Amino acid sequence: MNVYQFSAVEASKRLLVKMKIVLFVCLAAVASCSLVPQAPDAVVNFVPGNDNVSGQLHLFKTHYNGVLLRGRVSGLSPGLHGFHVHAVGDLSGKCTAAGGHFNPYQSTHGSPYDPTQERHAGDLGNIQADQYGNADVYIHDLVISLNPASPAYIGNLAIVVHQGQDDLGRGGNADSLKTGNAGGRAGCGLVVHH
Ligand SMILES: *[C@@H]1O[C@H](CO)[C@@H](O)[C@H](O)[C@H]1NC(C)=O
Ligand SMILES: [Cu+2]
Ligand SMILES: [Zn+2]
Repeated sequence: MNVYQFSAVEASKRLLVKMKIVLFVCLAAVASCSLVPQAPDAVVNFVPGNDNVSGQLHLFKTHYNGVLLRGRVSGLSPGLHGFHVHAVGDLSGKCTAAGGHFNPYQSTHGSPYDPTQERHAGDLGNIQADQYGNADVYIHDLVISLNPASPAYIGNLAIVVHQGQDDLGRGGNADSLKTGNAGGRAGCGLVVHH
């Protein structure tokens, strides 16, 4: 090996070390970024009401006091099902003890999809079950809150999934502006905020 060959080998070894350091720094950056799953701020485990509902949601605090709800509800009939936060954290009596829709601002029932429409804070619209009765839930709501100081704080309240579709206040009768005519309570779960 002549001098020139030796220094070429040394240079390539040094380059390899530099590349390893760069790779390590890159991996450290990825691990600390938000693509990596984080622990949820709250969880909801569903229990049966009138239907044999099960499933779990993970809830995350987001910017502007919002809440991201993510997970799956099973044991439903195929189609749309009213989905609300109710005012009482009691699941007994096949979810009837959970009371009416969570309504800290004395509003009428409505839709979360139209920001110009009045709604109960607890009105989360509908979730859609497939032919097997499974509904994937991915809702980002900016009215309910996981901040205990907010009037719209949902910790220790119940989430109810209904047997029927919520008409979002557009049903043209008195109940439409109270319950959305979503029918019986298929299942429910408590918002457990750690
Ligand atoms: C209710 O659903 C659970 C979970 O899918 C299942 O294991 C159980 O057998 C069902 N019970 C009835 C009575 O259908
Ligand atoms: Cu409801
Ligand atoms: Zn409502």
